[in-house]
Amino acid sequence: MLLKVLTLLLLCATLGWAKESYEGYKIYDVTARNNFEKQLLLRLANNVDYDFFEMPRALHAPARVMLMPKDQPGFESLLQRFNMEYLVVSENLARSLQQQQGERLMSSRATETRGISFTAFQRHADINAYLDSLAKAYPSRVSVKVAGQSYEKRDLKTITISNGDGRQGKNVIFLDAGIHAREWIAPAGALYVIYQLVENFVMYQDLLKDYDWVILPVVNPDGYEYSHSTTRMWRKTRKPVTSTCSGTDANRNFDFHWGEVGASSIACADTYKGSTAFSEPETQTVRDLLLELKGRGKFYLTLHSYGNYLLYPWGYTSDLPADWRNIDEVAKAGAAAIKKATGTKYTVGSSTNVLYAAAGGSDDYAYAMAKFPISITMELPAGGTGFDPTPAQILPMVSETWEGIHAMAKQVIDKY
Ligand code: 0X9
Ligand code: ZN
Repeated sequence: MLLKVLTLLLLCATLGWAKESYEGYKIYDVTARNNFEKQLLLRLANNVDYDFFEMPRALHAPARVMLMPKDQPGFESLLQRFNMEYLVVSENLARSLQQQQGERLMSSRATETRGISFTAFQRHADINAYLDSLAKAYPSRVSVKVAGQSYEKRDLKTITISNGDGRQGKNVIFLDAGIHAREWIAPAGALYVIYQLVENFVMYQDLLKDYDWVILPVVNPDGYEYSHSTTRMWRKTRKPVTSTCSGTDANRNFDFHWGEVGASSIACADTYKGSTAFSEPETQTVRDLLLELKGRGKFYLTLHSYGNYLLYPWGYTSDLPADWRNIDEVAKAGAAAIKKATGTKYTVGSSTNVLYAAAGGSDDYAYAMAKFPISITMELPAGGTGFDPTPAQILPMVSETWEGIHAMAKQVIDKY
């Protein structure tokens, strides 16, 4: 009997059914003070077992990395050997996550509307149910469509929000979130935008007079659910690639300079580019939605976390597109609005120049191939150890984000 139980446990662990506990996992902030140290960190980032939440970028800006217990002694002695500056942000990620779970259970449901609250992260089925409930409650202004399905057959639902005047073919602002599974604050941010535009329609009617909004709040629901049920720090999609590794980085999978830089060919890596461009049903769906909007699509905004960035093309080269100033102006309007509202600072610039080069992103694709003149990736702030804002942080974070999105949308609407 004992043998049977042990075999079952072993099987679960091998097949990845056991929930990842993160017991003993540590999170470090490591700061490069010179180019040698930066190169050393970049070399370490190639190790598939080192999960860099924040990649090494500029000197004096800390990179954040999560390590399992077996890798910690070697890593720490390396840092000490080279006298590198580092800080242990979490001694044990399992404890940090448990603490937040506790807070979540205690948190109030005061901000709840139609079953959705901004004091907890929502599961994918609840997000889709929320969209449906809005379409039912506001049939003249809201419609929901199934734009595609994920690998595990979850519906990828878009919500289209209009002012109900019946005018067809308006310009469009397209917003998505949840390309990366573990960045939970991003779908929450998209939900808050939906909530404001639909439930607070009178206040924001200027944003809907000549524009419709199309929003896909969770691009990668399989990964999102997996990060809830099994592995909190999962980033990729879930389609198996080899017998041991699953998932493609959806933001390396778009067919524009695909795989040229900042994307891995190793199936187990977190930035795996996929077996081909658009190998994933989720990225195919975003592609089709974007191309369908060619001509009407004026503003593509994709929500990620974290790091407080407003990024624009190009992600595949340090060159800038000819009309980068137009995008820069919109992004700066967003950053200024957020600064004014809460004091939070955002860095504005091209992805390659202010973050790192990474080809195959949705932003480059929307701009280059679907001809959205304004295309921006918004990296929301960190919460908790990075990807895990506490329940009390969710509402302040998404409402601050909304201030920025509102200002950027206003700028686009006035100009295009
Ligand atoms: O690396 C990414 O995909 C984004 N950062 S994240 O930490 N959320 O993973 C940045 C993407 C910027 N855009 C392009 N490189 N095209
Ligand atoms: Zn991301």
